[in-house]
Parts: sequence; structure tokens; C-alpha cells
Amino acid sequence: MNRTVMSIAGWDPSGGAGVAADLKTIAAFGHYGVGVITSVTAQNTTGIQAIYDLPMEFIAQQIESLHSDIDIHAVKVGMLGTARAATIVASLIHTLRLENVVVDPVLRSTSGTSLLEKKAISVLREKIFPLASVVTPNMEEASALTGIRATDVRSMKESARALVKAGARAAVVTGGHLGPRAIDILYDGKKFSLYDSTMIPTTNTHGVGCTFATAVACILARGTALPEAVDEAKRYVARAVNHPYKIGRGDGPLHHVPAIA
Ligand code: PXL
Repeated sequence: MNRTVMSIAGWDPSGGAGVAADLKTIAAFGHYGVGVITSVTAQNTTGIQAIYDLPMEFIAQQIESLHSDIDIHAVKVGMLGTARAATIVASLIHTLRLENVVVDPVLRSTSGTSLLEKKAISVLREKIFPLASVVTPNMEEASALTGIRATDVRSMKESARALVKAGARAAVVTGGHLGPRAIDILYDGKKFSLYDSTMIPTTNTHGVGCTFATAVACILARGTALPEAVDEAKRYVARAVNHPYKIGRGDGPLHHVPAIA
């Protein structure tokens, strides 16, 4: 099946997160990946040293260049950086009728740097969520977006429900940091699904959220239903985390394509 998946996200030159990680993930699924950069970061495994947000017009140009030539079967939206970027991305997803849109509401890096300006949070909720097939926040992002502190399965369910109420068709709240189990909760507007796996003891987790969201987009692009897509994506991420790539002195990346390593 010839499937093309578009990543709209930031650039992490260390390759652990953002568009670079997404393209590797898309390749691992055997699809073709195209990447639209919203913001360029200077970073390594120890953290982010600088951020340069691209002008909204140039983000729009990248999406339009790709869309005018190539059929896109799924989209992953990650780091947006600014309210202006969020606004133009929402507008183009809507007018170009892009489908299978997976939104990873990136707010901060693991190392604590803000990746979305504060005034963009309402744009994300009001303009991007209603275009999403599913939103994939971690517990911290879910708490910031809903005001419901997600600390256990009960509150994760409550925040997933609140995210759907805010306009998303479905929400997965990922609990990779919950411990001792790694539990994710999906709410599709009708029912909850719970995904439970053992927590993998590792600090090589840089980009795990980007990778999960892109994996879901890849599987949705095949026409698989969301509950199965989340299950398969979670298993792919566990496999990538189980093959950490030991580079740098900080939180290293996953290995996205261990099959051919
Ligand atoms: O993992 C969140 C994230 C997303 N996108 C980019 C990033 C990061 C974290 O560092 O750099 C570009």
C-alpha cells in the first residue's frame, strides 16, 4: 500500500524528536514521509540551546508545495512554536481537507524548555483540536490543557473525556511516566480503552511522544481503526525504546528502525 504521511513539527538536529524522528518512524512502517518544519531548534541529548520559529507564511508554503503535488494520507502535528504557526496550520488542514490528523500537543521538552508560546494554547484547543482524529497528550500536557490534574487512571479518563469535549474526535492520554506500569487511556467519544504494558527502565526516552503520535498516523493511514492503531503504535514504541541508541551524555533517543540495525 503506497501511503504518504506528513509530519508538521519542529526540527531537532540530534534526530531524537520532531520531524527527523517522525521521518524515521514513517520509514519503519514502510510508508513515505514528508516533513514540514515549523521551528528549528539547536539541541542535543542534554537539552535545547536555542529555538528559531519560522514565519507562518513559510510554514504555509511548505504545506502548499507538498499538497499541490503529493497525495497525503495522514498528518502528524507536533511542535508548533507560536500562535501564528498554530493558526495557519489549522487553517490549511481545514481548507485542504487533510485527513487522519494526529495531534501531539507539544508544550515543553523533557528538559523543560517551552515549545509553544502561552497564547497559542487556546489556538491549539479551539482551532486544531476540532480537526484532529485523535490528540495524544502525555499526562503533563493533558493536565495543562484541561485543568484536570492527570495522576492516575481515573483522572486520566476524566482528562481524556475533557479533551473530546474540547472538540477532538478522540484522545489518548499517555502515562509512560505513571509507573510501575505504562498505561495509556483512549477515549473515542463513546468508550474508553486501556492499554497496559510494563514500564521499560531507561533514560533513552527523548522523542517518545513524537514517535508514538507518528506511529498512530502511519497506522491510521492504512485504514486501521483507532483502538487497534493505538495498540500497534504502543507496541512499536516499546520495541524502539527497547533498542535505545546510546549517543550523547543526556537523555538519548529511541532507535526507530532497529529491524535493519
Ligand atoms: O518531545 C517534544 C519535542 C517535539 N518536537 C521537537 C522537540 C521536542 C523535544 O525536545 O525538540 C522539535
